[in-house]
Amino acid sequence: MTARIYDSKRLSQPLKRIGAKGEGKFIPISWDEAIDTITSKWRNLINQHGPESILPYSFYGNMGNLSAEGMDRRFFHKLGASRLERSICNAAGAIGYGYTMGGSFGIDPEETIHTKLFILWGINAVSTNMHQVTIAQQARKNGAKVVVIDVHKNQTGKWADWFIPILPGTDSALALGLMHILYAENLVNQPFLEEYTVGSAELREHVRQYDPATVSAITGVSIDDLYTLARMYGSTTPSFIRIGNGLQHHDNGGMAVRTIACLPALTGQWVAKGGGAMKGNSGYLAFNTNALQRPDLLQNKKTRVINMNQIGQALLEKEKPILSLFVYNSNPVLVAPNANKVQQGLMREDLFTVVHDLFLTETAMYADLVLPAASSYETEDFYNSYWHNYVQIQKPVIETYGQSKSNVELFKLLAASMDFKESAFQDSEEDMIRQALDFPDNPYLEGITYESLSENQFVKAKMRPLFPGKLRTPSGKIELYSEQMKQHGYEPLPTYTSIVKDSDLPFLFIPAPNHNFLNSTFSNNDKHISMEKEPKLHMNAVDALKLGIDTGDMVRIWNERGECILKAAPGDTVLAGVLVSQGLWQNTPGRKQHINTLTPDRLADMGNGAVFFSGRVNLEKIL
Ligand SMILES: Nc1nc2c(c(=O)[nH]1)N[C@H]1C(S)=C(S)[C@@H](COP(=O)(O)OP(=O)(O)OC[C@H]3O[C@@H](n4cnc5c(=O)[nH]c(N)nc54)[C@H](O)[C@@H]3O)O[C@H]1N2
Ligand SMILES: Nc1nc2c(c(=O)[nH]1)N[C@H]1C(S)=C(S)[C@@H](COP(=O)(O)OP(=O)(O)OC[C@H]3O[C@@H](n4cnc5c(=O)[nH]c(N)nc54)[C@H](O)[C@@H]3O)O[C@H]1N2
Ligand SMILES: [Mo]
Repeated sequence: MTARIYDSKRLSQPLKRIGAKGEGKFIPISWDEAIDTITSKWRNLINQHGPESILPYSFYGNMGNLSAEGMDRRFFHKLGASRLERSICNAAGAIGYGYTMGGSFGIDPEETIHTKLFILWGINAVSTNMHQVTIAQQARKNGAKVVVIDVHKNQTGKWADWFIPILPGTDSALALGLMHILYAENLVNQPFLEEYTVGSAELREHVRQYDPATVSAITGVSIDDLYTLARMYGSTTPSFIRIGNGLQHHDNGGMAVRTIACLPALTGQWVAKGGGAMKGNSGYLAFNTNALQRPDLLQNKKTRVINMNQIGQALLEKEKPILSLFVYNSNPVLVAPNANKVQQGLMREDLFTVVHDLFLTETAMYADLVLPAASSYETEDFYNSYWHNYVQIQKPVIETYGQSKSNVELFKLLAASMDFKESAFQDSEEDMIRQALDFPDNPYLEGITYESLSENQFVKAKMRPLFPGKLRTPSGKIELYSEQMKQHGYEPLPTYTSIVKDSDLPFLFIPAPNHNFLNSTFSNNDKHISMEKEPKLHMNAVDALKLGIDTGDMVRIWNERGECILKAAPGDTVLAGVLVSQGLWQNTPGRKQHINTLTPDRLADMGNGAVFFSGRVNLEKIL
């Protein structure tokens, strides 16, 4: 961690651009000048074009709740800026899971110590969820088996007892095929289905069409493997499905997660300790977002909303143009899809861009002003997780680096400079944490207070089993058939639809995260770069042979959006027709390796989520 926090590249003072956008020439200025420049510019923009000409762009930065959705949200609500739909990460899957289960409520992952069968589905847990892997390792000592279903035999697939390769975007077909066999072979738990689910009879009829031959042709999973997996799943208790983020970064990602989430109900796994599923557990730790974010400060309830996945397009719109972009907690040039459009938008001379970050990121290179951000070790905040059920508090443990300011401090300064008078802009970190935790609507939060956190550093949610109990679905039960989905224009029963074929190019391209970076974080850190070495393109040996490509050859991959040059790694880790690269790398001199130049910016079937993994590309060897 010190390699990052005390990295000599870390920003220590505000900077003002003196060169061309993207060139990286800046001079230091004072905080006073920086804040004055921003608010004077914004006052002018608001007078001439209205506040919607300003857009915040942010995501979760260091994952601190105050830093990601605290004073910043209050500030931009009051300012009346365009709103950002933050759906780059897990939006499609969270909504899909919610249709089946009534919210982000899975099993307590600590109970998976009792699990006998782990199905890690579209998750690279060895890299992205190592705490789950530690528990699974312990369970394995007691005989548990680990099955991994993925498009890439990566670290996690290699660690599994059984790796099942699947064609990208076909997971709902696989889940429906498993249901077909479970019903046909009477491996379902009828009493559980009757007591706790809606629509089992309809589902039984519906999955007749997903016979093993049909499903095998769609998914690339052999008929034998389908039977083996279905029978293993139907006869092992407790079994746990850990649903990852990977399979929902597709056009059909919401439905894929909705469908997989039905499986544990068929076998009644939810009542076994260590049995069930989980996509994300944020429901248990839900806090008072209204008190923290203060949407009531927003005057115009119809303020326009811009989707963060389409930031490139949004910056290029001529109608009601965005004239100022304020980026914090995110690095859109590297992380957002269709990156050439993002860069083109950021090059606009009439766009006033400010970036608040710890580093001069690829996005900051285009900024008019760059502001130094404090790290999580330098600020007070509270944290929760996508996986475990503890709330944690962090108080500053080191001195603030240079002139850095935390997000909370920065937005307080901006609010003061804008003359915002509400007391919400005077709140301290402690005030805000207290407001967020004061949330009787969430009984799981009982006993989690500023005091208990300060005393213990972390406190677990008051967990209780989901069953017997009432879910937050309209029926209170697991919805195998969902009337609500029908009303929202979806198939009410889990269904397979193919991903969009966005061109005739021959390969599906999956640019997934890698082991040593965190999205783009650490991709600028020498230590982490040296651990990863360089980005590689994993491809099937048969495809490589056809194209005359050997290990280590440089290949160009391209589509209508962009191109990259990567080192080929042919082998048996992906199926034919599939290409995988890992990590959000920045370009280096002479090497185009910025993979989001290739990814599509259309939106998923649910939650306006991102579809990073549904794009097509072509490739050729560079001679
Ligand atoms: N080391 C590391 N850890 C991280 C991150 C990181 O960048 N690096 N990022 C963090 C963040 S923000 C998130 S959201 C999580 C994400 O972590 P995960 O939930 O693990 O999601 P991904 O790594 O995006 O993708 C998981 C797997 O999905 C596979 N996949 C892609 N398409 C399909 C498909 O159609 N079907 C199936 N079955 N598999 C498919 C990919 O090959 C990959 O192995 O990790 C967090 N933790
Ligand atoms: N091709 C492809 N693209 C992807 C993904 C993928 O799997 N494949 N994954 C997607 C997913 S799941 C996600 S969540 C997004 C993540 O996208 P981002 O949210 O942009 O994630 P990071 O790259 O980690 O960038 C976070 C930035 O915030 C900065 N930061 C950290 N702490 C603070 C702070 O306290 N204050 C301020 N102001 N800044 C701070 C960091 O230095 C870093 O530059 O990327 C998405 N992009
Ligand atoms: Mo994410």
